[in-house]
Amino acid sequence: MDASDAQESTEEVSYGDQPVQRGGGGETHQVAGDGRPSLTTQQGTVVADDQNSLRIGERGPTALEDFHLREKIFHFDHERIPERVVHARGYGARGFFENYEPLSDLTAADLFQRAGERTPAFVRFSTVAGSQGSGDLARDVRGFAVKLYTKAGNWDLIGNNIPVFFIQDAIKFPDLIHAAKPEPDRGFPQAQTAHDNFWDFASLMPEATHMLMWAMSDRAIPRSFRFMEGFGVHTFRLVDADGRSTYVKFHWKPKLGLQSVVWNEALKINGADPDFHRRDLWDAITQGDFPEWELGLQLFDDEFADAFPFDVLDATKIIPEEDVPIRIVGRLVLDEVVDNFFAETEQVAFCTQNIVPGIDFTNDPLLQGRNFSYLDTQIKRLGGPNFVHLPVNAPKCPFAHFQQDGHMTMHNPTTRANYEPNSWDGAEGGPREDPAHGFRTFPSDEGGAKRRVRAELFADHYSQARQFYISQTAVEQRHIRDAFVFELSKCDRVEIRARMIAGLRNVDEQLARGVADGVGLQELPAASPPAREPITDLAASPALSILRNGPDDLTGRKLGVLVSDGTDAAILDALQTAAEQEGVTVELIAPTIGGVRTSDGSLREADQQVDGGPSVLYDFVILLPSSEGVSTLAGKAAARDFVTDAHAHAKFIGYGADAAALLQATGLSEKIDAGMIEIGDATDVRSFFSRCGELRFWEREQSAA
Ligand code: HDE
Repeated sequence: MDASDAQESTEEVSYGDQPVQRGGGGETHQVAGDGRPSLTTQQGTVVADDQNSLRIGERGPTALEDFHLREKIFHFDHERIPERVVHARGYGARGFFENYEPLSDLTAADLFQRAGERTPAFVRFSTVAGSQGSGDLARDVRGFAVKLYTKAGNWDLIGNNIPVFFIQDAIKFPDLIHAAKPEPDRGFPQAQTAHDNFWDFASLMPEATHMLMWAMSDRAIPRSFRFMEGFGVHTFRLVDADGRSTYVKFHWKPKLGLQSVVWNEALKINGADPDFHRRDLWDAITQGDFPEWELGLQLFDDEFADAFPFDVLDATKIIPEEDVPIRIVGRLVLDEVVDNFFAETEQVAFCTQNIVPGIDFTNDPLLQGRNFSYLDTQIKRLGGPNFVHLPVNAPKCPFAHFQQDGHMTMHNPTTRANYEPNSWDGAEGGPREDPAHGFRTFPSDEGGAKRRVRAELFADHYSQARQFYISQTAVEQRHIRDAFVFELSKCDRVEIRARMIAGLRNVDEQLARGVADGVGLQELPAASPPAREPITDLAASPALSILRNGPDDLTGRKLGVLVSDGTDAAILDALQTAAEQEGVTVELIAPTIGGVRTSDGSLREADQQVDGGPSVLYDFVILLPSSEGVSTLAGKAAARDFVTDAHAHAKFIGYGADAAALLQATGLSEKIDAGMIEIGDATDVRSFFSRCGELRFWEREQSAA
């Protein structure tokens, strides 16, 4: 047989707008040419046929000799790496940190020395408990990990969107995560703490109480990454050029203000768009609305730490902003999406141990444990010690060392010497230590007996949990209660529910009673004995409330408009113009994705077909069907849910004159309230937007409660 026999005959056909070659067995071939490069193997050998494996006879066995088939399948078989043991689901983006003013009085860290200087950054947001494919709207802590490629080395500030943590000592981390993850015998539930094992553990660990208050608050269901804060959690040190140390807590403040969704909405978003948060980040960056946070520092000294009623090394405690104000020192802007998700977001390896001269650790026992864990886990996850050679992990400043070899090494020492001290001259000798510029650990005085102990003040488990609770608005307090009720109602064992409520009695009696009523507990259990008497007169801290720290305007929010053929074109145009002025994105939801013909005869493309565009995806909605289109919509369950959900989630709802049948079909025509605004002309459009400034019409939720 000669080579030409092996080449199957093909014919040229068109599939829609795509001309293709069709092979003898009907298979589709697209061939190189017209600016399309030739497909090759990994070795660079050009591939003639990527549709058929090499076989003996038309219906015969496949030849082992087919190196292209084997290479392709071998590589595919190895595409996955172990997902992160926690924070598996995440989304990353590139950007920069811009320093506002020199901070040399505080720190020698190079990135803080010059006003206006930009340091490249990579940020990965994540949930903690769920696996890589879990939904974005899990009730969970969000990771907020920042890698700063400074001129003096990489600094990783790996924080969360909640400023405290569940546990005080790293030795409990495996237990915490085992308890939160799917139960080991049955392998569920996925991405939720609403199950016996979690609450069994949590109710036996009173140190978790403060964090549980945050986790049951709407902080754990952010509207998007763009609308949440970030916290370094631990107390760190800043160290200046003279070796003076200042304690610091790091804060990221979102430019767009704080915003969360409500729980019933979160449950539905997970079904409608499990990628809600990553899509939001992608859309914002690709549309040029670059998300931004300001970096804030809480700075204090030993004198403050000694007088503070809690231990500053205890990661279950905050320092209220009202006690130590936040000094804003720069901004973080995310302005580039990744080129490839795996290469960057999946392979990025954050390590708490990555610090630079001018920054140092404290003895927070959680931080000390993390400093071991992150490096260790990256070696497992990325398959060897050379993960720093991956572009996303490599420093962008010069580096030189004698570490060499190992799996997948990309660069080895090129000098004659790969050890030191050595006597090779000049460049042959390689790098040497640099006492003038090198990292020096802050020489804190350490001493004491070597024991397994915890410091005395760590025993205060309830004071700040209470402070958090009393700092919330009534709406937020209700959401916290409802979240405890939801979660504990998923626990089968009554004694676990009761044990948790016994702990909550040390936080707030009314909260404990509300949760007990919510889970139908007949008798309120006795309060569990606190390890240390709680301080009950801490002042409320308004900074802890989401609703008190909402946005100044509507920038970055999303409006969904339900339309049909015949929708009033003038109102729609007025809406689009006003939305643009407000920085609000508008999406049209229509009976078909092809769009609608509005009253002026023009075709407006839809962004969502009504079944795939529920109102949970939007911050506010407007019902703008025409008189002829409204009955079709009213007959569709998805359109009715669009309206009832928006109403139930306390959203502002605008409605046109012809929406009456839809309101009637959903039983809402009798329940028009101040959060429902009739839109008849451009003036109404403006008053709709000014009403939306509050983001939700909470009175509606209040009256339904
Ligand atoms: Fe983590 N954590 N953690 N953690 N953590 C990881 O490292 C760990 C803790 C945080 O987007 C792991 O690369 C221990 C606090 C974020 O890639 C692992 C303890 C805070 C991310 C690990 C903690 C965090 C991680 C898993 C208790 C907030 C995602 C994969 C001492 C300040 C980073 C990985 C990313 C990831 C260990 C507690 C934040 C196993 C032992 C407190 C944002 O190393």
